[in-house]
Parts: sequence; structure tokens; C-alpha cells
Amino acid sequence: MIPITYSAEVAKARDTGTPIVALESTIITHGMPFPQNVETARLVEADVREAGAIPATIAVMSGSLHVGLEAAQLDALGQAQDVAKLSRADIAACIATGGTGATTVAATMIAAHLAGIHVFATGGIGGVHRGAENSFDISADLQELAMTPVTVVAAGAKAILDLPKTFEVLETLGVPVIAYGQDMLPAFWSAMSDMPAPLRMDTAQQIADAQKARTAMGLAGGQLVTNPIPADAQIPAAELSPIIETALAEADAKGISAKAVTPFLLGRIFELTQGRSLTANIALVRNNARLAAQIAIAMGK
Ligand code: PSU
Ligand code: MN
Repeated sequence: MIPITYSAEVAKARDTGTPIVALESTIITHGMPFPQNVETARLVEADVREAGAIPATIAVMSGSLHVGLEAAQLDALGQAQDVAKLSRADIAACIATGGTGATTVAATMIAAHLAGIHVFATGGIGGVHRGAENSFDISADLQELAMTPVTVVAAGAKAILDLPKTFEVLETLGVPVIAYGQDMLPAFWSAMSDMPAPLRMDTAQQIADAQKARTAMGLAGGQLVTNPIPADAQIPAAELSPIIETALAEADAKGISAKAVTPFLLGRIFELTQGRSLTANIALVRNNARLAAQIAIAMGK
């Protein structure tokens, strides 16, 4: 087994059996600008604690896999330059070479599972990019959901993606997609899309029980819980879609590809909305952290 460095509070939670919620770090290093990234990470951790669970923010620092970051480590990561963005393909190489990297949804799921954590909160998962029929750009997050038994709470897939193709691929991969408390899938910055959700659940206990049933049946993989952004924080899809189109066209013109696509688009949408996309992003991550804590508590029952 790879050695894991636990934060003091996560180590204690493991000893006492307190529910733990995993949190990713790519959203800190590549998804939000400093200082809002660190402020948000702290707020999200506080939301998890307030809801009765313990937060475990995951990252690789100088070759060590950290599950739970001390406050000073979180600060350092939020300001570090040239941090790698780690997925299934490169997390082991980063550890082996003593590197520092932030974990995406896929890599965070892997680390959470190694640490025995069953629930993870993020903003939005990666998915099938628009134009994937030419670029083949499909996030490794989707395959990870099919393989690793962690329930991921997100506000849907990021609206910069091709959402219908993303949900088609999830269905093909056998990943349960559950909308929390509504019939339609949310679309990240907007509470509603025009796509009906494959599954709907209204309580954290149902979601926890569904993950347990999967595992009991020997079905590999996790679940995607799509939790709508709070109504007062959302940006209507109609308002956002021309902005997304502009950002996508710029990415295309600049030849942005592979791992750089998602951070570039999020950064441009932040600028084009005068920061409103970030305010919405912060609200939805916090909302997801609270639901993830309830699911982690329900898993223990
Ligand atoms: N959600 C956010 N902001 C982000 C991400 C998710 O609100 O920055 C990150 C996640 O780490 C996700 C990654 O796994 O973007 C997807 O990147 P890619 O499309 O390159 O797989
Ligand atoms: Mn990609």
C-alpha cells in the first residue's frame, strides 16, 4: 500500500469512526483564482464540519499523498505555481517522482477509496467536451465513476461540456446518475437543464443505501449525485450560453487542448461574467459539501 499522510482531524475521525467527506484540490489550483480559491476551500471544509462530518481535502505534496490538509498546507497549495493537474493517468507518477499535484475528480476518487472514504463533494465533474467527435476529449472522471466505489456529489457536469453526450456515456458505463430532489438534471451554474434525470432521490439515506446496494451486488463503481445550485445563486442557462460559446470559440482559436481546456474555459467565463460565475461556483460547491456530509453520515447508519 502507498503511504497516506492524514491531517490531524482526519486521523482522529478515522479512529473514532466519524464520517468523512473527501474534497478535491484541482478546483483550488486550476478552477478558481487566488485568494477566492483558498477562502472557498476553507468555507467548504467548515460546511462539512458544521453538517457533522470531517473534511479531507486531497492532494499530492512533494511526493506524499495527503488525505486532509492542515491549514498551512491548504494556503501553500492555493498559492503554489505550476502545480500539476492529476488524474488516474499521472497520480502514481507524481508520487513516484516526488512531485506536487492537485487531484481532479478521478484522482480524488482513487485516493478517497484508498483511504476508505465513500463520499466526495466537488463543483462539477468533467465529461464529454463539445466537439469530442473530433478531439476525443472525454474526461477520465467518467470512467472513474464506473470503476471506483465513491459517491460523488456535484452540481451536474460543467455546462461548458456537451451535457447530452456526457450523460449518454455515463449510462453506457453503468454509472447511476441521481438528481437530488428534482426530476430534471441540473446544469452546474443553472438549477435546471432540459434533460430528465435517469434517477431521482429525495433523501441522503436513499443515496447512501443505493451505494451500499451496489457494493453488496458486486457492482464496481460509484454514483453521481447531481445537486442543483441554490436558486438564488444560479445564472440562467439562456444568459450563460452565449458567454460559453464565446469562451469555447476563443479556446478553439488559441488551440487550447487536453488538460488546459477546462481551466481556460472557467477562467474566461469568470472574466466574461465579471466574476458572477465564480460566486455561483462557490455557492454550488458549498451546497454539495453539505449534502455530501449528510450522505456520509447516512452511510454510517
Ligand atoms: N469543478 C469545478 N471546477 C473545477 C473542476 C471541477 O467547479 O476546476 C475540475 C475537476 O477537478 C474535474 C476537472 O475533475 O475539472 C475536469 O478536468 P478535465 O475536463 O480536464 O478532465
Ligand atoms: Mn480532457
